[in-house]
Amino acid sequence: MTVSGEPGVPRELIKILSKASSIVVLTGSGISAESGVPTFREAQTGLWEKYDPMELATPQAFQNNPKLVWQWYSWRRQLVSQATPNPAHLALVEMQSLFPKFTLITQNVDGLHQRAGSDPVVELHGNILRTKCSIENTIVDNWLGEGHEPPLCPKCGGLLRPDVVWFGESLPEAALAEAIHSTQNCDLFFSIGTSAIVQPAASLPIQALKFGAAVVEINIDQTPLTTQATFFIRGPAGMVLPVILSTASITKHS
Ligand code: BJW
Repeated sequence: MTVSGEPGVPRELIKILSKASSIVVLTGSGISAESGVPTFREAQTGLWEKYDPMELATPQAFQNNPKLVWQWYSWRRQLVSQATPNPAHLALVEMQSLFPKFTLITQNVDGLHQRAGSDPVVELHGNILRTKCSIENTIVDNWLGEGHEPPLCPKCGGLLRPDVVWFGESLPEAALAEAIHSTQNCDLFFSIGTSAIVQPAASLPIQALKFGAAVVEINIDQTPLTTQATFFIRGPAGMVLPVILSTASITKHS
């Protein structure tokens, strides 16, 4: 079922919300768009316009040109540090308290869910604000400045890199296991602001359907998930989620 225009919550979804006890939410970069953080595939403006993000977010790109990749992330870290959580992030913080079990899984690396107050957050693709040694894979906190070159690991002298998951790399094992377990055991699954093409995250809503959950997709555009989702609500997450939150609050308190 597709709902678009002024956000309204379909009657069938209200019924499911009133009975649901276990909710899973998967977010993508679209949820941070209204905070002024460009989505992954739109991240390229100004100096970065000529680069393809799919090619920069790879271990090969870092190996071939560590300076370029480091500078790209420095630029994005700066964008993220200037951003603040928007009504969509804040609605999810409130929703967490309405359901006995609520798991927030994000593909985002911007830390905005945590800054909004969500806790815990299952981070599938790491966090741009953490830095790790590219050789030892250990988190390094005490690196200096946002220079043009990747800093060196104080222990082994290896290049430092952002603690994010690039194409071809494995996702953090515990985070992925938690995501799969909660997905297979939920009543209602939300896929919000993601193009639903990057694996393995893109297969989570499909798993949820297979295990009997209803899937709600919230996006300004259709994605490969749209035709399979139980409900597709077309609209910006910052408008749609507060409406879902107030509906859920009413059904839970009546
Ligand atoms: C709004 C909105 C508003 C806008 N409101 N909505 C099976 C088949 C084929 C390939 C593979 C496969 N399994 C694995 C692969 C390879 C690969 C992959 O999936 N490739 C695809 C391109 C097909 N996956 C991997 O390599 C993963 N590793 C892995 O599986 O390891 C084992 C393995 C390796 C190799 C082979 C087989 C197995 C790792 C994936 C890591 C992804 N990392 C990135 C970069 C993180 C760091 C960084 O940010 O720089 O994560 S890529 C990028 O994509 C980033 C995002 O988290 C992720 C998802 O993007 P997202 O968030 O959906 O953003 P967009 O821009 O695509 O979409 C935004 C959406 O928002 C749009 O739909 C808008 O309409 C919407 N929107 N404003 C609501 N206001």
